[in-house]
Amino acid sequence: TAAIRLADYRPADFVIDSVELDFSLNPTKTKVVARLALRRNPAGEAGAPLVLDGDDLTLIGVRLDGRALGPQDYAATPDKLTLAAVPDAPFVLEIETQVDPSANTQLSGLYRSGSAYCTQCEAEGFRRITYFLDRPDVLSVYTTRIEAEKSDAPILLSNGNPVESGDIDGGTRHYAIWRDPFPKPSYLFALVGGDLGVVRDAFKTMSGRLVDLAIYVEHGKEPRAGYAMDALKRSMRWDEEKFGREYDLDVFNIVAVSDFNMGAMENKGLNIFNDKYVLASPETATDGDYAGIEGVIAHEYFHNWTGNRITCRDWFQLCLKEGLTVFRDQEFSADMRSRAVERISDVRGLRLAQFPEDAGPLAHPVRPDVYQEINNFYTATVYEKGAEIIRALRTLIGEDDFRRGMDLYFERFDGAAATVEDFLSCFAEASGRDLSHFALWYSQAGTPLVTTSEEYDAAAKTFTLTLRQETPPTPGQSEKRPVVIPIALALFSENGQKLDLASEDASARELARGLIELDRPERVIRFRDIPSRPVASLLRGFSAPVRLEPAPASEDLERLLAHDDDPFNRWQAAQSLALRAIFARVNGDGAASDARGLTDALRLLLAKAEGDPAFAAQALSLPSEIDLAREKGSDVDPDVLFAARQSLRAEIGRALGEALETIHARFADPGAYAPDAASAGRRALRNVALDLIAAGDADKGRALAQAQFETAGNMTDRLAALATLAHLGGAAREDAFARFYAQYAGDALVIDKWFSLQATIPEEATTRRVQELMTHPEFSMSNPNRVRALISAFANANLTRFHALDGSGYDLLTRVVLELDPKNPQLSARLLSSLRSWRTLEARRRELVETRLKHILAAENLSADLRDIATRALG
Ligand code: DPP
Ligand code: ZN
Repeated sequence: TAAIRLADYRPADFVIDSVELDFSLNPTKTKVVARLALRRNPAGEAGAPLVLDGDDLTLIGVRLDGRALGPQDYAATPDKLTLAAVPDAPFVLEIETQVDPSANTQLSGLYRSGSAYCTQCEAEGFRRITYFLDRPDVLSVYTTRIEAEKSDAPILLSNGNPVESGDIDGGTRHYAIWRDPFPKPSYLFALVGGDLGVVRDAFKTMSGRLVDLAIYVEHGKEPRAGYAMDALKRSMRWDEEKFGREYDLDVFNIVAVSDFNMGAMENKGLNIFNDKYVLASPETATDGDYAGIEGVIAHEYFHNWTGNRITCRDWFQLCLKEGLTVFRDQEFSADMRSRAVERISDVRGLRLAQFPEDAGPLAHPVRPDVYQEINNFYTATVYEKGAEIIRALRTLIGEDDFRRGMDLYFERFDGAAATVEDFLSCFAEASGRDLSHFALWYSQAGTPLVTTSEEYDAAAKTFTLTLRQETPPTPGQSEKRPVVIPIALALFSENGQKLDLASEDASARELARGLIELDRPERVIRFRDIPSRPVASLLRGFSAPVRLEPAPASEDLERLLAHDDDPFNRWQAAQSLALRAIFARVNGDGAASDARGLTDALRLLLAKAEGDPAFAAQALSLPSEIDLAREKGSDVDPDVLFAARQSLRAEIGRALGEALETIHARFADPGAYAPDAASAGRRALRNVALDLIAAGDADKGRALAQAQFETAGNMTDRLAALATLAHLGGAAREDAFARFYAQYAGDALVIDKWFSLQATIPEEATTRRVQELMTHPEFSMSNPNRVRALISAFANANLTRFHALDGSGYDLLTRVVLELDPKNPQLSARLLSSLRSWRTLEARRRELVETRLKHILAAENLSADLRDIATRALG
């Protein structure tokens, strides 16, 4: 297939003002009639033929202005409908197609999840329903009529507001008509039919309009939708208060389905969700699940303005809606929970997924300029780095100008399909700043490396800070330019006092805001009137998505951990100390591997943990194996990193044993479970303590974990206990897994956790265990959540087994990917992306991976999705 390039963008040759869709739902033969009001686009090519996109379609018939067309009038293939000659005056084209939802295993277009009918049209699924100009810059008003057997689908939903419904055929069949008055691109179309339970509520908007809210779930699961409903109402209020955005339809519907490729989808007025991000109860969902639901409900709701009212001109602009909407949902979660802890976990996520992507063969700019398969660009770079760029922009121009820029964006581009340039122009205007250099963040891939050096002159009382930046080459971009990096900083005296910033080398604006704008290869800033050697706190709040080196000296890190008033950098100090201790072990550096400084600092933190348990839990969580691999950067041997990390865990567990046991006992849940952030923080701290106790003393850990497993009143504590038992091994583990299964069999979202935990046991026998679990009656290649629970967990969260030197982990992934590909290419391609960092491995493993990638590429009938990932991974 040919590459699609941003540089080739041109407007569509036709406009589709309105779309009338008529669906007759049937499990295998759904009839779709589409009536399109078309006219030539003045911005398009005069006299151009009409070429509509399709994918796997069966055409039944075509009519133009009411006249049936014959095969001489058009050319139809499963993926294209071409009319060489169409009128210059506006005309109506009626297209009838037939689709088979039951055979649709790709979960794109119209498909079945359980007994329900549902759709997923982003990015290019609408063309699997009918022939269309399936591109985001073609905006139309949709009216949708759905009819079905009442017994098959008593609930019939589509976008917009309900207009009419009624019985037909004496009441065995029925229909519903929905109309969405807001012009939208086809990727936001949605339809649901099925027999579903519902939870209802209402929301009064800021202007006093009443909106009916409904969440549709599998019958019997209604009580588990309460938290999602609560999160929805809070999201609606927050967007009014923080961004002045009011909801615009009479109804807002959410449907939860169990077979879904993504997390959820923001279809106008009818969000369709992976049920993982809707359903929760204390007995079945962890605190992490609750936080995920809150974040994703908010994310999809916020898309109503950033994505739907203002959409993307083309798929290269995907970050325009995704980066911005992630930024908005992160801000929402920060307001609902602890801002500091939200920031820490967002940066953890960025470093876990986006930094490795940006450093490997799949690296691409936040706004790519070429793609083979757009489905492969729903990436951590587009989403998470896209959000970081917006945060950095806000840091640079300040909150007030940022808000004014957002207002301008909503005002100016409402109803339009916009570009990144359109977006930035609003902030340039609001702030009076030239943002053309800042825009480089969107087109240049790779994580900038900022290196610092410091010099204190006691006689002159000056402190000189040198900041340099460099971005490593990425595929297709060997030359890099300096970007605009806002570096938030503070200087502390040795006793922890914050010092005033005075310098002739920084602007007044920079000094007032505690922000150095590193917009060139190097800046040297000499601060004056510094009475003694200071401790610098740099990149506070993680003010830009960069790597910062070197970490401060250990004594300085200990001071920052104790005194910094930026909680992010206090957490960062603990991480840096832990990294230093782990790599000292990796390098066999005896003296430096003494972790007493770290354990002393953590002991102090534990003593004060009552004040902010969630923060303490984050500070006690060691860098993950992926963090270590990324820091190592090349010649990675996962076994060595794992051993060094285990050794530090054990040392911390032994050194802090008593303090940890006290914490574990003191923070036990007092009574009824509440999902709020404060309660979740207490559980998080308690469970990190359990993990470290077990690392230091297996017997003690096992006893505590068994007791916790027995008595836990909620899934968070039960699963944490099970995880500890899983890593300790032995009969206690197998017994706990068996009982967990017996208790939750049939509860898919809980059984996913059971699969995942087993896949992440860091023992040699795990690979075989995963293979056996693939033959378990509850395993299915057709359910993406289940595949991710077992296979993605193995490939992404069990590095020693996945990267086993006998190649067994890679073989397992290869087999699954090839088996899955004909069924669900989006999922197979996503799974293969687990190899995004393979070039940083040591030579033997690199060779093993390369062989497997070549083997995959040599297979016949690979999907475009999988071929794209395999090709780029090898490239
Ligand atoms: N459903 C995906 C999201 O909300 C794609 N739009 O990010
Ligand atoms: Zn999104």
